[in-house]
Amino acid sequence: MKIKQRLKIAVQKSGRLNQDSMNFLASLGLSFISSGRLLIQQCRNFDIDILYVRASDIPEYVYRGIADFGIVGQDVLKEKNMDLLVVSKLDFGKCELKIAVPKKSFVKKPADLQGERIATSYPKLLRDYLVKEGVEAAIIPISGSVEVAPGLDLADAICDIVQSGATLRANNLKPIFTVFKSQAVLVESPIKKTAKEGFINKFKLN
Ligand code: PRT
Repeated sequence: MKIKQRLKIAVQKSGRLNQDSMNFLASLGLSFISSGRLLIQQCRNFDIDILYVRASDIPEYVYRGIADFGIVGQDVLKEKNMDLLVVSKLDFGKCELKIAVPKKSFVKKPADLQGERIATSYPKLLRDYLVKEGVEAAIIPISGSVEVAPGLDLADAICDIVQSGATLRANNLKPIFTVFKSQAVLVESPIKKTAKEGFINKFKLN
């Protein structure tokens, strides 16, 4: 007896990409029994399982073939240096990784960052940007609430995700340079499985 391969798709368990990711899957016609607690959920009408994991872990699940596909921000892929095949751009989760400084800062051009301290959760993308600009600055890696760093004198500038700009304004910061533009993408595992081609073709994903 031939055992059917079930495809697995990794999506963010909770956070900014969760709802849009679920809406995208629903738009393909996939139907799931809703439950906030299950970490693996079976699709009702296809041989597909959803894995609910942290967005930052999705590239690893997909790279290792634990998930066949994943929905993740391009910022996370680039920061993790994971060159996974992008099946399609999904047109949500749009944001920009920007360098921002206090409103009264003297910094006007990238060269003005020479010798400054920049706090970020994206040390790789920031390093790449500084190298490209020929600037030597101290990168201060922190994992969240980056916008408070200048006010606490932990840093002179920050490099963080900006969407509406409200968080920067609330912390008396202004965006000055764009490091990276991002949106959510559907990525594919490099591990071969015949059912994956069927999925891409059936739902016309590329
Ligand atoms: O815990 P887990 O690993 O699952 O995820 P997380 O909580 O670290 O990430 P989450 O849910 O915040 O973001 C997931 C993805 O959403 C990111 O990788 C981006 O691709 C995308 N995205 C889109 C954003 C934003 N918009 C966004 N505004 N990610 C973060 N923000 C934060 C930003 O860090 C800043 O603190 O929102 C704040 C700025 O928002 P504005 O609107 O005030 O500018």
